[in-house]
Amino acid sequence: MSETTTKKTGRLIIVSNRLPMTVNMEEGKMTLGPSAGGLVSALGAYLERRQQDDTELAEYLWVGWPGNDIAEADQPLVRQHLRDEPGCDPVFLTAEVMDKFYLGFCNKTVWPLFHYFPTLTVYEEEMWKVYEAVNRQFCRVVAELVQPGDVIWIHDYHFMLLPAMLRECCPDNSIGFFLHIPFPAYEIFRLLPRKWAASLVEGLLGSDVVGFHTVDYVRHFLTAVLRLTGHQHQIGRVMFQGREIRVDAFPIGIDFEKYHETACLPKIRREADLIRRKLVQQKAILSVDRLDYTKGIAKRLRAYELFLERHPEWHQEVIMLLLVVPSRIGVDRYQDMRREIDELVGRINGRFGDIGWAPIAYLYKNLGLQALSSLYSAADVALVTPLRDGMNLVAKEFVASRTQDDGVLILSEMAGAARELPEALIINPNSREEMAEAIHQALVMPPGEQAERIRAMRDNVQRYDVHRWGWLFLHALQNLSAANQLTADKMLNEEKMANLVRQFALTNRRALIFDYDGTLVPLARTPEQAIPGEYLLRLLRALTAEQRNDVTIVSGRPREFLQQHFGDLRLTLVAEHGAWMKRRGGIWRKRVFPDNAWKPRILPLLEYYVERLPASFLEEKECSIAWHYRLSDAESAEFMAQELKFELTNLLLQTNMEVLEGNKVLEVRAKAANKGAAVLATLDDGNYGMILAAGDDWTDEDMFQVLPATAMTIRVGVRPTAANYLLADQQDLIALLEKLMMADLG
Ligand code: GDG
Repeated sequence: MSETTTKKTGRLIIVSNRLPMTVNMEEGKMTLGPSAGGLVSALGAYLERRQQDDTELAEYLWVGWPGNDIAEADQPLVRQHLRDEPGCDPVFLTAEVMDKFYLGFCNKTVWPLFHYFPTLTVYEEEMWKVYEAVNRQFCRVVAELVQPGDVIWIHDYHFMLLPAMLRECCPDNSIGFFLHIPFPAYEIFRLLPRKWAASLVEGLLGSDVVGFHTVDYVRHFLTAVLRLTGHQHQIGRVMFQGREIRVDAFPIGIDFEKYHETACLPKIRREADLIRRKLVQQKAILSVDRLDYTKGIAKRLRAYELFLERHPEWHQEVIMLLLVVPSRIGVDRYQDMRREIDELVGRINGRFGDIGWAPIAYLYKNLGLQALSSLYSAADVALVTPLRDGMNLVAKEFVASRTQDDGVLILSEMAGAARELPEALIINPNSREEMAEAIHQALVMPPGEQAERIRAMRDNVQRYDVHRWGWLFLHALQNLSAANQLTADKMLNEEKMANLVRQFALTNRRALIFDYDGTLVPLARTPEQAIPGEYLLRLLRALTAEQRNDVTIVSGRPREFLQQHFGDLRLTLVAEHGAWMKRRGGIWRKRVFPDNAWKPRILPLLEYYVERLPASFLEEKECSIAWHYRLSDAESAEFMAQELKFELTNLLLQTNMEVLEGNKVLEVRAKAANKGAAVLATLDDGNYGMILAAGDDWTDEDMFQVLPATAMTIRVGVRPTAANYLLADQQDLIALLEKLMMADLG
């Protein structure tokens, strides 16, 4: 899809905890200041440029908290002001709510846990309830604003329940979610009470696209989906509640041009020179972070201390410019950390410094972009060593600001950015030794090597900038919404069903073809448990009693099973995916004659997997063997199924057998045993005015594909399919059969 040819169809509604500006009210006077942090700086940059673009979403609206507890009396004024100019819609939250929501569940539960600090994680039901309530409040605000065609893009860990809530209120709008922090490995995520963990995962699955910074986070999330909902994914696509959801990595970038161009400004060059001159002959190591324990500031300082201890030759010749930006004031942990940093700086300066030289210059404040840019330009080395970081934009900003092809980046392997910047000196932030050594290596790195590394990194940061990130995410969202729309169009809704029934009533000869498991009966834990109930048998009897109907059951089940349950009905039966067939009133005939020499070769391998995977079992049929793993631990089963499939595929090369993957089952069967061919065989003696075929599984796709285009093919369970209609679940098919029966009864 090209950006310039698409029509403007709706608005982009951004939802994040903070609005890009913070509102202050003092004595009835309102002032606006910028909000700090990675999310706001990245998104703000993206939106700034987007406004000038001719993209398909005409305008944007930003919904979020205005940064302070605004008195009720002032709220109308603030709302009006923010709506008019910057296109923002404030959600007012009291200090008390923010305490439990933002400072509480967000920053005492999710933030520490997702950054692998389980010992700092607080689990409090009250905070969870407020988290739910605030998500609900945002849902109400967005639902009131949203119009058809609007695209909703939700940001970050504050709103993981919101996508599912919004899906209910505005099912037809595209909803995207992007997580700016890591999604942890399941062993960490499962520390959350199961109810919370499942709600968060299901909340996120309300989106059309769920985006993360790296493929590791994607993998972790997909594991959580599997473990908590039982849903597998197909190359990052999850089918959930009748919708396809794309889960993918969209590494966030920076506004490269802004940082690069700012660094090129004569004013910034002069300022950078001034800083360098002040540092007389000293090399500068830059450290910039929000005050946060995830950023590893204290460990970084200790590593610097070790470096000074081990390399006295650098005394007087190196300085660390330590910029710490105030953040989350009000959370105790952050105050403690500030104290710890103050003490460490004091200790290191006291231990190594003298009258003319302090090894650390420490600033605890927020700087403007230009001042920050001068620091990026003036520094020789950037020391970015978070203990865990979703991405880390500071690393990318430093790279973009290096206009002279020099400078060295030391980067923690725990930052998402490390995946994209392998030319940095990559360190483990838990190792003082590695960090101290890297500092030395950076300070002595020859200019040629510096240039080579920085150029490679800069190319990357330039190419995958924040605009590309936003564009890729929104295009993924729009493409997926289009795919989900196609699926929605196939749903056999009441109107379409009424048409179908009307047409059925008017038709003289009808072929009705049904798969068995998952179609006529619900899927059960074991095949033995899925037997037809009295009601289904009555329905089938009624349908078969009507002379105009030829009813066929096409199943993967062995013929003995079908014979036992349906042998006395006026039905055509197809067993083992077409290996056997019994025409109405006829006898069982074999259609496929597989070479059963394969069985002894395959059986030991399958039995070995039964041994390895608890609760898995074999179902042996005449022309096939199925390995079922529905009852087993989902994740181990998934892994072993792939392994077994690989082994079987190799073993069966150049035989007339094949291995097929079904719903929690792998089946080895004769290639010729195919429901498509069998179904055509059942039709060959009839001239039908209507063919209706329903199935729920991939094996049924074979019949959907071979039936004439005029056939009413129905897939039970919403999936991408060759069928022309979809039904949400098996009960809906029974309802359809009832309607067909009633149509004949008049
Ligand atoms: C979260 C994730 C992810 C810092 N000091 C000043 C200042 N900053 C700006 C930097 C940078 C941003 O703040 C910090 O971004 P980070 O990415 O480093 O970290 P978080 O705030 O924790 O961001 C993070 C990010 O979201 C985006 O998805 O990368 O992993 O934790 O842009 O420049 N800006 C100004 N003055 C300062 O003093 N103007």
